[in-house]
Amino acid sequence: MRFASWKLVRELVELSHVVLELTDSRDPLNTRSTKFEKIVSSLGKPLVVVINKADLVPKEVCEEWKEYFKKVLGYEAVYVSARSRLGTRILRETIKRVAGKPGEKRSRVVVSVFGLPKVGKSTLVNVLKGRHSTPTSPYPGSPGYTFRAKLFKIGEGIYLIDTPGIVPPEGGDVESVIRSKPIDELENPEKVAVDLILKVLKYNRRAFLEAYGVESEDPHEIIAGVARLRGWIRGGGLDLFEASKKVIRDYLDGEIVYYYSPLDMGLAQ
Ligand SMILES: Nc1nc2c(ncn2[C@@H]2O[C@H](COP(=O)(O)OP(=O)(O)OP(=O)(O)O)[C@@H](O)[C@H]2O)c(=O)[nH]1
Ligand SMILES: [Mg+2]
Repeated sequence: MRFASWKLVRELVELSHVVLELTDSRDPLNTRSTKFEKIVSSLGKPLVVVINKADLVPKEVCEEWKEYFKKVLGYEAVYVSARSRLGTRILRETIKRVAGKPGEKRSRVVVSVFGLPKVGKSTLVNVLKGRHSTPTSPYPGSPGYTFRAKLFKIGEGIYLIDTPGIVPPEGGDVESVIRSKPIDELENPEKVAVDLILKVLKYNRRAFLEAYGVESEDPHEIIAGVARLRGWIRGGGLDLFEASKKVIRDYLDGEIVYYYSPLDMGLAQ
């Protein structure tokens, strides 16, 4: 699996007129990259934070995140659901607005789309382009993931660049871990699944009841419940290894739902 190297990131940001950073609305804080944002700012390019997968989170919470990114961090921000094609009109208008003042003659506008792996960059590129032009994929490194930058014309003089995922922040949240390599290559999927479950439970105690019908708030019991549900047995016991990988896959698929608000975190005014 290949990420966008920081050298490539710099080169692409440099030739862009507008830079989009996609985040996952379930956890915008841990699916953004401050390292990336610093690069964009050091190159003096306008950044639009795009809070994607808004279909998974209540609208008011998306609004609160938008306000947080705008008022507290000073970025342009919009929320969209690339999968459900919601919010894309506002995104187009925002891109046009930040690309340059009317009257400022420019023969072309280049918009680049960045973000951690699996935040929905290629899905958004397809929506903005109006037809399925670039493959998407559900899990890190699964067939269809983006491994090189690609340029698309989306309108008269408007170009979009789809990019490979940027390197997730180090020592970060479990979010970085699950986006850092293919699920089959994780050293200890059980530990990763436990960390992920604990994080989700912190915000939605019913998440796994809703996703699997498993009535427990103990991560080990939840993983065992998933194995039991599927009838996954290994070595005379439940196959916790496969069940753990399923939890991670389902999370990336948007099957496990939770959210938190910047207001609850004391992050917004
Ligand atoms: N629920 C939901 N899922 C989405 C949305 N946008 C994308 N996805 C899903 O997220 C997964 C990843 O989508 P991609 O567009 O391949 O993500 P990417 O950022 O291009 O991934 P890489 O190229 O690997 O970095 C796919 O399963 C998409 O269907 C959305 O708005 N809502
Ligand atoms: Mg992609």
